[in-house]
This record gives sequence, structure tokens and C-alpha cells, in this order.
Amino acid sequence: MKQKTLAIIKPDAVEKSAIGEIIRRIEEAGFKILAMKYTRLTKSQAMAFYEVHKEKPFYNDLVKYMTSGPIVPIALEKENAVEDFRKLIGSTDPTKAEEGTIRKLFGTNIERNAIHGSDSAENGEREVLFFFSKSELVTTSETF
Ligand code: 3AN
Repeated sequence: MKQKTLAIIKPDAVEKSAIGEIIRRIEEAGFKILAMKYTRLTKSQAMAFYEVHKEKPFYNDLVKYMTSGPIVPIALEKENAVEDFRKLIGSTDPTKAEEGTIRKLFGTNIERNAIHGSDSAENGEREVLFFFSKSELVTTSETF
């Protein structure tokens, strides 16, 4: 079954001019890009996006970091997208991530870890709609 998942190229990867390299790897892995933008999060948007982590000790720093510079949210679609994308990006901590994964290649530490990927099919749907409207997500064969 086709699934949607949300990628976010985070401020550290944008800062090191790795957007193109990361998108190339995503495309090569067979993901279809449904929508994409270069943008910045406000504090309240970042707080809302990471609300599931609001009780965690790293929440405030995470919000601060995710609002520190531009990001590139990308709505992706593929068979088994959520799990396959998590494999492509690797473990949350880049120092523990598998060789060849995006976080291993471009991440610095558990906070500055280059990229986000949704952790379930349900969150994939929800997170894609956080950044993009339904009309932005229709594929080319459908009409607006
Ligand atoms: P993932 O992004 O791999 O699903 P989550 O959902 O556990 O990881 O955490 C969300 C984000 O919070 C991570 N991408 C990372 O940037 C940050 N984070 C997670 N754990 C820590 C931690 N122990 N210290 C600092 N930041 C963290």
C-alpha cells in the first residue's frame, strides 16, 4: 500500500548546503516528491509540530533549534514509505546511525541530525498536512 511520509531537511543540513545531495538520495531510493518548500518555522509552529515531545527534557532546545534557520519540508509517497524512509535516514543519533544513511553522512549530533522522518503511517498523513494543503498533494494524473 502506498504511504505518505514527511521529510524535513533541518537547519544544520540547509546551512551546510546539503539540500541537493539529500534530495538526490531520496529520489534515488524511489520516493515520489508530492510537494516541497523552503521555509522557516515560527516558534508556535515548531511547538505545535513537536507537541508529542512537550514533556521531554529536550523539547525547548528542539523548538529553538528548529526555528534557528530555514528548513525544507518535503511530502513523499512510496510503498511502505514510513519504514523505508526511516531506514534511509538512519538512527536518531548520527553517531550511531548505519553507514551510508543520511544522518550518518550529514548529521552532527542527536539534535543537529540533518533530517526528520515520520515515525508511523498515521503521523505521516498528519505531518504532511501540517505543511501542505490537500490540493498541493494531488498527483499529476488528478485534476485540481
Ligand atoms: P526521530 O526524529 O528519529 O523520530 P524522535 O521522534 O525521538 O526521533 O525525536 C524527535 C527529534 O527530537 C529528533 N529528530 C531530534 O532532533 C530530537 N531529539 C530526540 N532525542 C533527543 C535528545 N535526547 N536530545 C536532543 N534532541 C533529541
